[in-house]
Amino acid sequence: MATKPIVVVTGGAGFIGSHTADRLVELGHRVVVLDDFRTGKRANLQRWLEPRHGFDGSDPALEIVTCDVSHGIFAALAPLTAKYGRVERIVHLAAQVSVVASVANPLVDMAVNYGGTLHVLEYARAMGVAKVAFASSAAVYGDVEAMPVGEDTPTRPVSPYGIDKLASELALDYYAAVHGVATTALRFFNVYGPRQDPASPYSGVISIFSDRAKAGKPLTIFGDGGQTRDFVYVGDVVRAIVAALGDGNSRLVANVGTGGEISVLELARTITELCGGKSTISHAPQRAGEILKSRARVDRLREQLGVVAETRLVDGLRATLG
Ligand code: UD2
Repeated sequence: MATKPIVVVTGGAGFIGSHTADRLVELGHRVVVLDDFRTGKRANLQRWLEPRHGFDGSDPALEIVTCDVSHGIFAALAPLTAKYGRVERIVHLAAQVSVVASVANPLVDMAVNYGGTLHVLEYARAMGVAKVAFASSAAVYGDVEAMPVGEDTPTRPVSPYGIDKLASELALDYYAAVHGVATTALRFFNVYGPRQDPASPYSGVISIFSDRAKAGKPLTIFGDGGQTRDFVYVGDVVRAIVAALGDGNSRLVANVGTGGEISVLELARTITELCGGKSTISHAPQRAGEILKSRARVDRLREQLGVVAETRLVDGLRATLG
């Protein structure tokens, strides 16, 4: 009997990656997670590591290989392809995710993020992978005046992180055009939801505010709070990833956002209110390099991938607060 082909999720133990892996297993795929556990957590995938989640009591539906993608993925995948056959599709999410860290250490950032993408694409070319879906970022746009930001807006990244995401997109397009590897790049806006780690000062604002508001601690807004963001719930992002993993849409680049925006002040008030109003809100100086407005144009996401990010912020916040 033929075994199910493999879908690889790089960075699959992380925030977005583990939600993606969950969904792919639920859809009946054989999922292999590659993660170096620098920021990913095994606990995010715990539910699939129990024996009862095997396809037929023998093969597990999800397997994890500890692997730094920027060092190559051939060796990590070889034992699994020997067992189950080829890798059919790859979701490439593994990355150094902090913009601030990329500014502090651009060489590491470029090597990990751009290098990781090249290793994934080389594997896809050599092994005949049917589709690569890649996590790009709104950071490729840099500072843009006119909102919403469409995909045809000139890209002028203002961080090494934005540069390597853009370079990765170019590499995807090159591998598609010259080597026939089907690829789709998704430019994520501000993704939030359960499992986003609030531990670092540069963690997503919703994870920080939620963590603090639940404990009744004060929230700090950088600047006057008038800056806006397009916050998109991780469940909607996963739907975009699953759509991008399908056949077709090769060489597509698409924003992943809601098309709406909310100010950080309004966000802080909403989260405080959902947590019973105990937290106070204070202000600190605006962050250097802060973008004042961010809102995605989402026509392409809807028209090409058939996805509308429909989770209302208040519902997504409730799910995040748990
Ligand atoms: C997001 C992405 C980043 C990159 C960038 C591109 C996240 C976590 N980061 O950065 O990877 O794609 O967009 O433009 O999605 N804030 C506070 N108080 C806090 C923390 C944050 O006021 O305790 C403010 C912060 O100054 C900013 C907003 O909240 O105005 C969002 O901050 P963020 O760090 O969640 O994300 P952002 O937009 O800087």
